[in-house]
Amino acid sequence: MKDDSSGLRFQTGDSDPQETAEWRAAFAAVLEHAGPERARFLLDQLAALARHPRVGWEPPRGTPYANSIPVEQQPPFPGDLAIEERLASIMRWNALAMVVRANQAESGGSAELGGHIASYASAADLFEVGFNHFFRARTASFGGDLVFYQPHSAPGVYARAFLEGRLDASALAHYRQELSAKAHRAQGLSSYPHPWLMPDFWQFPTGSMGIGPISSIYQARFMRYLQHRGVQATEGRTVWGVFGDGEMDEPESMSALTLAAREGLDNLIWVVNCNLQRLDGPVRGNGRIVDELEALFSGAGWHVIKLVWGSDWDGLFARDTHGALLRAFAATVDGQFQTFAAKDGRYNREHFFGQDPELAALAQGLTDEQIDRLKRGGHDLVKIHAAYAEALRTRGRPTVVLAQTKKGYGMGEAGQGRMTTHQQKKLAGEDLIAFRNRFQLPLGDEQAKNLEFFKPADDAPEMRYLHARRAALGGFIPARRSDCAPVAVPELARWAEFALRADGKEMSTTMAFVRMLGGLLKQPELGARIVPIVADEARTFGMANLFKQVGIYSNVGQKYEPEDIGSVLSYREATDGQILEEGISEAGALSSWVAAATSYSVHGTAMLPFYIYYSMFGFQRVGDLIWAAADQRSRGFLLGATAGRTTLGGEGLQHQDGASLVIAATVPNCRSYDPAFAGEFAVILDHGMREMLEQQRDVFYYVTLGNENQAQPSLPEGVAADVVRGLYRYAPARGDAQLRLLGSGAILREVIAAADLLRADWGVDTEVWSATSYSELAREARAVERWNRLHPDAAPRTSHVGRSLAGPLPIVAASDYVRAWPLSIAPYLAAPFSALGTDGFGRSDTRSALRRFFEVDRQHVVLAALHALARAGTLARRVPAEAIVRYGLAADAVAPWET
Ligand SMILES: Cc1ncc(C[n+]2csc(CCOP(=O)(O)OP(=O)(O)O)c2C)c(N)n1
Repeated sequence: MKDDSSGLRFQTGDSDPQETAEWRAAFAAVLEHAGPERARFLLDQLAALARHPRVGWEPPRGTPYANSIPVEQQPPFPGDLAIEERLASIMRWNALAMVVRANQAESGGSAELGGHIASYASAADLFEVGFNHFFRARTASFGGDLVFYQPHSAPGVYARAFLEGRLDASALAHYRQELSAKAHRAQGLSSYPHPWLMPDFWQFPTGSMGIGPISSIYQARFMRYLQHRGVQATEGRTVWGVFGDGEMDEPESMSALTLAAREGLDNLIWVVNCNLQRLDGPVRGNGRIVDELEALFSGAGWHVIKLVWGSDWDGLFARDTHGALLRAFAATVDGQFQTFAAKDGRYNREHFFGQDPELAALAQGLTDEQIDRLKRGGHDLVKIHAAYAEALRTRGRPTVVLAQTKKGYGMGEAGQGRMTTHQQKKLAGEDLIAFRNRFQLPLGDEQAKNLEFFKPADDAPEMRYLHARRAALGGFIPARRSDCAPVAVPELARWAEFALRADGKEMSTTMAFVRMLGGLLKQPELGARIVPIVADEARTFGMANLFKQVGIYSNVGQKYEPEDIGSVLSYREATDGQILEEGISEAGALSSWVAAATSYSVHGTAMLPFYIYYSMFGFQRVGDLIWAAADQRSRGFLLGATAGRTTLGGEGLQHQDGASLVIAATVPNCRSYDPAFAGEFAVILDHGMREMLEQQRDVFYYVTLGNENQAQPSLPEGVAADVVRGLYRYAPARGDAQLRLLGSGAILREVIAAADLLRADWGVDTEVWSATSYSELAREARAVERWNRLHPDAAPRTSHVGRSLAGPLPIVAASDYVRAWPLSIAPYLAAPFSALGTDGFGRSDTRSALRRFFEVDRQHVVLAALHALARAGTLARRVPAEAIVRYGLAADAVAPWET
């Protein structure tokens, strides 16, 4: 052992160097003669002594700023280095050309289109080693790896697909021009990975930082779930994620690290591209992000591989017998490393190697040019390969490769290591020539200045190599597939008869759901495909019975005797458990839901996830994850339970949801519903399952569920289709209706009661309608209106809402949500429309007090109806004032949204 290579010998404060040397020599001798096992044993013994409070020793949290894999343990590089380097250079060029062209008016682009060069420039080698040696495609006999690509490196992925012959030059020329491409019969390329926009290409959306990292963990976990439950063999498949060091600051990136380790996800490998910069500047200017992440990941239980320096540093380390390099690195912060990246060899000689005579001596044999070209680990194909290979060999825990790179690598003066490099998207002629020279691209000056895409001839060695490598790895990636066998949905009556013919039985819609879920889980074909997901709220929703019935998934089963072992509701964990109990992490639960909801595509096996949660903690809390779920064409049910601002009662401001349906309405492929009755819910569930599992449409459902126990009516005959459309007539008019009342969710009952009051107290007859989905109504009406506008000469079409509510009868709509939700249909109706809703902050109180406060109770519905009729001239103007007095309504109370 070379006992001085760690640099520790030079720690300051050594009061007795002689003694220190003796201890070190003794340890070196043990290692030499008794081997590493004995050396470790002795260290453990000493560590136990050192932990005595008097000593107060703590183990260091990190390792020196050097590669984790020593040169001696580096496997031989299995590829043709020269060809792979040429390929990487070509990818770099085409990626750069694509972005610069998109921003040039003379190339048909526009400066407003944007794009990034510097990120991929830093990540190209990390990607290329993956593509040439590790990332395996799906084949007939192998499910394939899952790869998450750093979003603003997308141009590099397109550049590769161009060489592979999957995208042509016209597609590259239409990067970020998805609309105008059509006019040129070209394929437009989306800015970032978006399965919605490129459904045969991208699998996972990563454009919003943090979503890729958390999703990759839960995808890896879900593969284990499929395996353990015997649904599908996923062994041997790996989830790879290439992410940014700045991106690690996102809470989503960090929040599931311990879960990944706890679950022993050795099918998960992250590569964090530590180019030390984010958008505005250094990630940790005054610290070292690699060291910080090392401590964090290893503390969370990950295997950490530091990939800091390239091969040409190996010789320097070998000659550095006194640890001068490590000492210098330990004293250098990232902000300074960035400056070193931006400056030339001469500067680095003076300012890095020049700081100490030992370092200066090390650099003596190097020219300035050689110093300039000293590679960081993440730019060295051999070292990257070694790191990935070790990651793949790691068993029992996930691995992160912390790869140090230079942002804007190879962009020279124009961008390497510059503060502004992230947004650099224009390069002038001379910079392009310099880039061409730097990467020895076979392009003439004019070709370089004209940003010509470069593709070697089909029979060029690079092309043959690239194709051979991909063939060996199963084909091209990224590639998204959507072929999977449909799953037959059982007849509604088999699992929801109790709801359809409820006949006044008391229950909440949440209870009805739990009962339906129990029934569905027992269905022979469908049952096994169901994935119930909760974020520590199963008991809240009355689902504890499922714990025993189908079990809670655990990768290790149950190592303890549960306290409630004898109970029918016993907390049962099992390796083949079906419920995903995600603890208090809505982001985690949603990510699990996405993994299950995209299984039809990612694994070719359709699953049906039901994630049930406090409706307030969904679209509002993890809305961006839901947006990404929509992008990746998720299929499944999100159930916003304890829904409604006034229905949750005592929980108050932070819990009472009055807006999720409005947000859900903005997600194009989300169908959202606010059913009032169990029977309505059953019909929606049935329709949704058929749409997603049988017809295989890329939609998902958001349905609110209430916790108010109420008598459930049977669903009237023949209304099912209208329930799905979003509106049906609940009660036919008694007498000659003067007004239409619309109610939804929990407030429909107030509306029904209001209809009785109107008749009894004021002699007014009404029609009562159940509005199960204003957003579905508005969506169809919008389409109809648009068609009519664009086809002015054709016979106009009508929408369901337009037909149902045709005519002049005034309409009053009330819901447990903000007014914007019912008001979304108002523009498509001729009749006067007034809406009551729950705008404002929630409060803790009883349901009836809350409904009075928010003015959505039956008396306020009556008042709104009378007011509408008075305005229409149907009733005398004084009648509403009489109602205010009669019902004791507080006319001068401050509006609920102002207090
Ligand atoms: C949630 C979110 N916030 C902000 C951004 C904007 N953004 C895109 S890339 C970027 C910097 C990324 O830095 P890093 O992760 O270090 O990657 P690098 O480009 O340096 O490789 C930012 C802030 C985003 N895409 N998503």
